[in-house]
Amino acid sequence: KKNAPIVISTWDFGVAANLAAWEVLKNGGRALDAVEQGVMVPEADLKNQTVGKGGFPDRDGYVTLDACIMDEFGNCGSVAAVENITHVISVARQVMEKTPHVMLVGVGARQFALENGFKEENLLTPESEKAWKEWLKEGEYKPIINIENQRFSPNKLPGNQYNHDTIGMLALDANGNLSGACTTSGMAFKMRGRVGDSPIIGAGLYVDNEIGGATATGVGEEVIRTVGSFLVVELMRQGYSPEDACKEAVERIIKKKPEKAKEIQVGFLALNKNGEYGSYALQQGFSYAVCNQEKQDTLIKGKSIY
Ligand code: SD4
Repeated sequence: KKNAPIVISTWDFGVAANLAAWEVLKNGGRALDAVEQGVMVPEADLKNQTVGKGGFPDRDGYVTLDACIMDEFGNCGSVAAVENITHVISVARQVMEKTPHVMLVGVGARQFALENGFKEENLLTPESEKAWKEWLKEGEYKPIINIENQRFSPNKLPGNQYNHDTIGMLALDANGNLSGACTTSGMAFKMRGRVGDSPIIGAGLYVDNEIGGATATGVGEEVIRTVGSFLVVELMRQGYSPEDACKEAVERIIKKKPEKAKEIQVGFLALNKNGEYGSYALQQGFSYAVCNQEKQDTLIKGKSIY
């Protein structure tokens, strides 16, 4: 495989996450281990307020995390609405490996995590609590992801109007196998109990080892509605390049909700079996990180419709 190993991930913080994944890949390690190790970096980063510990809480003040993982055999694991556990990606992996199920949610997912040695932690940092209290003052519940994140995210890129910061990561290892991971604290100040696309297999993430993988970021509702990541992989199966597949998936969102699409952000990122990659987003400001033998810290500005 000339373009393997390679790892790509969403947003500017994908650079640091890729480096951790690269430690696994460069030694001939498995893509599944690489993506888990990779996304654990933003999960543990307290300054990152959209993934893992330090994430923004829901509108009632609870930090709830969503994550999923998928391997080269089509195995997958997922957790949603988990509180007090930092590395939900690892919990998702254990759901995949130790249970006959794909998805565990809420208190049951946390109980499973605790039984498997994960430690309970307070995930709400003073900074995120402060941002939530500021948000509460306005009292108006607007379930539009970009409005909140735009105002509070420290990860804002220059000129980035719409900042959505789920990490989705896709890797192709030296053996030519693909895996993917996706983890998030979800929409900032979301309704209690709200789950987005990120832990939904086929929506926030999909991997088919014959074809490629895809992951999504942005307003999860629109991604779920269009089964976005599965769509991107199926389009690649029909011969679309990763970029063209992502573009078509974004256009599907516009076709379904033309007015809404102008106001929200959704971005897709894809990697195929040959190690070719691409992305497309509704709005400007999407970025993704690429890491391979040649260069480990590439950050690419994503193309967009608007
Ligand atoms: C969600 N797609 O929960 C995720 C959110 C995201 O900033 O990308 N977040 O809908």
